[in-house]
Amino acid sequence: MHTRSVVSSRHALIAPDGHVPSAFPGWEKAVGFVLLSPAMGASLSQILITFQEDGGSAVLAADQKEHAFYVETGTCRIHLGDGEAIELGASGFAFIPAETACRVVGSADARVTVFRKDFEPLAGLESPPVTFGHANEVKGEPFLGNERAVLQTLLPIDPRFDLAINIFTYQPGATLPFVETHMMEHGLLMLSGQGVYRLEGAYYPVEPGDAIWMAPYCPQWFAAIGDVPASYLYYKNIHRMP
Ligand code: UGY
Ligand code: MN
Repeated sequence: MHTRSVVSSRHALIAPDGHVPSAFPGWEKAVGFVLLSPAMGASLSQILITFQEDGGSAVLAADQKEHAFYVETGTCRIHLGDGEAIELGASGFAFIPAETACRVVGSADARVTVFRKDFEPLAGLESPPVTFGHANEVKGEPFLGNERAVLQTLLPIDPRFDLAINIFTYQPGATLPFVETHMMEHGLLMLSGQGVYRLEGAYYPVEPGDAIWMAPYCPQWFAAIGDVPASYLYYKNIHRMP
């Protein structure tokens, strides 16, 4: 038997062939695949949520964990503690701050990724607001001047947020311009296309559905290959001093 999945102390690649669902209290007709979590050494969790045929519901408590959602397929509604609800379709995203509990109700075909982590408050700053939108409405910027590697920053650049959720899209043959080695951690989901990810000294072929964890200072590089653009969604911690 073979899998592309690898879990090491500073990085991980979790391929869909190894997914095993978790059931959580209060979840109805919804399962979570905890692809990344503190159990592997990460500071964040990255959970893929899927729903049963007639839809289902997943509860995410406000125990000082903030949540950022991205909908790959289908539709979902995020109910907030105050009765408000946010409707998201494919490529929709939402940020829910740590003090706000939420419940996600999804359609049968919904694939929803949630990044979940402890909020790092900063003295003198209010907590970040509930924020949502659609990736198609977020303008991409050429990464370090390269028109063939385009970065979309989904959440506002605002120091109240301690995280960024971005989508990086590369034309075939485009690459990260250098091997990055940085303090910030990443959780990543391959959305489309294919490529090769360098993590520390190893090179991994990657494809849609793959999740990657890069610990702080994990040297990282990506090259897109194949006939169609490669894109990935990723989390990054920002705006807080070490
Ligand atoms: O934002 C980033 O650090 C990004 N360039 N990293 C990555 O794509 N692995
Ligand atoms: Mn990086």
